[in-house]
This record gives sequence, C-alpha cells and structure tokens, in this order.
Amino acid sequence: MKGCTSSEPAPVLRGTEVTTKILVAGHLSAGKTTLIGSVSQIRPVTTEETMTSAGADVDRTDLPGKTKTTVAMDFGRLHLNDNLVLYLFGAPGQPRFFPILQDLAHGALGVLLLADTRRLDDTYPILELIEDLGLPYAVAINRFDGAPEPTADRLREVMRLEATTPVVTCDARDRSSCRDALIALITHLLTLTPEPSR
Ligand SMILES: Nc1nc2c(ncn2[C@@H]2O[C@H](COP(=O)(O)OP(=O)(O)OP(=O)(O)O)[C@@H](O)[C@H]2O)c(=O)[nH]1
Ligand SMILES: [Mg+2]
Repeated sequence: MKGCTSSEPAPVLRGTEVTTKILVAGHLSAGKTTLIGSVSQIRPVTTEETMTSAGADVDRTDLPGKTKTTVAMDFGRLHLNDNLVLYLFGAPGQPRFFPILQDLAHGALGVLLLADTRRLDDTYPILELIEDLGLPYAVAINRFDGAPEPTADRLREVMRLEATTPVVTCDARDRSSCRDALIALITHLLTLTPEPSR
C-alpha cells in the first residue's frame, strides 16, 4: 500500500486486488479492539494496557468492568472479497491519545466510527476530528445491552450527519455484523471515488 496523506486518499482500483487502510475510531470502550478481533483473519495486533490509579486524573474510571485500554493501536486484516483487502487500524479512544488517531489517519481511505448510544457525547469530539481531517466515514452503533436504540434517521438528526452518511448497527463481538458495517463503509467510499479513466 502506498502511503499518502489523509487529504490524498489511496485510489480504489476496480477489477484488481487492492489493499486499503481503514481507520476504526470511537470513544473509550466503544468496542474497537473487540470489533477488529472479531473480523480480523490474522491474529490482531493489540496494545492494551491495564488501567491503574496512576491514570485516574486523565482516564474515565466509571466504566464497570473496564480494566484495560488501548494505548497505541489495534491492527487486523480482512480479505473482504477476491479484490479487496482491508488493513484495519484501531485508534485509542481517549482524548489524551487523539494525536495518535491523527497519525493513524494518514493514508486511510475512510473511517468506521464506532459508538455506544449511551455515550454519544463522547463521540462528538472524535467525529469533529475526523471531519477536520476530511475523511469520509460511516457510523456503526455497537449494540450494548440496555442501550437506547434510535433509528438511523434519528441518529443522523441528533449527530447532525449528512443524509448520505451510512449509519448501521453491529455487535462488536459478532463477526458477521462487523463485516456488514465495514461493507457499508466501503460501499459509501465507492460512491465517492471517481471511476478510473480508461
Ligand atoms: N455487551 C457488549 N459488550 C461489548 C460489546 N463490544 C465490546 N464489548 C465489551 O466492552 C468492553 C470494551 O471493549 P473494547 O473492545 O476494549 O473497547 P475499545 O473501544 O477498544 O476501548 P479503548 O481501547 O479503551 O478505547 C470489553 O469488555 C468488551 O468485551 C458489545 O457489542 N456488547
Ligand atoms: Mg481498544
């Protein structure tokens, strides 16, 4: 995969195998590491560290059962079909790691923005960052037990998304639904990519 900046996305070539970099972003504990682990066809690379009291001043400590967090990135690979291989880069979710998200965004064709409807407020700063980077994205709502289940249209309204921005639901633990979310993103990206000239 050739490197390029986020303002200069890698081209999608039809009819030949291409590899493409996709960023998986979202707030702390949205399920990014879980999603990449679910869909990756290689053993994913993770950089999770135990959350300790040393980070209490900067990290959220009110998430029951949350003991580990990604401190650099996740990485996985998914052969989506005969022609398209996705390199999935998971960004850390905490604001103090936003510069890492910005670095990981270089060369990405698009972003799967994972969110939990109980914590949409935590999603907005990341959404803003992605929009500032000029990257196209799809929103994937990771279903958590007991979380509100607004319609896609309602979410578009609340999150002030473009009418064309895909909004899908998934369960980060379920390979098939995560694959479908990535397909929704890729389908969206293809609508934005001009046909190569002949
Ligand atoms: N119920 C439920 N739990 C989930 C789901 N996805 C993830 N989890 C759990 O939520 C917790 C957080 O998931 P992670 O994948 O570590 O979240 P993350 O976005 O990578 O978190 P950070 O890297 O810390 O930002 C884990 O304990 C997962 O098992 C889901 O779809 N449903
Ligand atoms: Mg993680």
